[in-house]
Amino acid sequence: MSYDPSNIFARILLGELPCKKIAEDEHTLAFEDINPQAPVHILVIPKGSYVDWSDFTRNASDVEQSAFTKMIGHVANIAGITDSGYRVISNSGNDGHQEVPHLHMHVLGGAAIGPMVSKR
Ligand code: DGP
Repeated sequence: MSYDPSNIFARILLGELPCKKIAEDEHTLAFEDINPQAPVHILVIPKGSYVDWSDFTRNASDVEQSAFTKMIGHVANIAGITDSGYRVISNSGNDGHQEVPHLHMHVLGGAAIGPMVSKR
C-alpha cells in the first residue's frame, strides 16, 4: 500500500485537523483517540509518512524507531497506567483491520482490557 498524504493523521500532523495532544517530540506525536475503547486510549504516530508497521520497520531510521518506542512508554507514564497495566496494539493492513493508513499504536488502559482478541 502506498502512503496517502490526505489521510486523517497526516492532516492532524499538518495542523489541518485538531487533536487532544498528550505528548510530542521531533519524530513522534501522541494524542487521544476520538472514539476511545477504554478509559485511556492514546494513539502514538510517527511524524514521518509510514503506512504501517512493516513500512516503518523497513524504512524509518533507527532514531525514528527509537523515539516511537520510547513515546509509547512515556505516554503510559503520563496517563498513570504504568503500574496498573495496559495494552499496545497496531492494526496493520486488511486482516489487521487498519482503518487509518498512517502507522499508529493504540495504548489502551485505565481498566481491565479483556481478552486479546475475540475467538472466532
Ligand atoms: P485503526 O482501526 O487501527 O486504523 O484505528 C484508527 C483509530 O483512529 C480509531 O480508533 C479511531 C481513530 N480516529 C479516527 N479518526 C480520528 C480523528 O480524526 N482524530 C482522532 N483523535 N482519532 C481518530
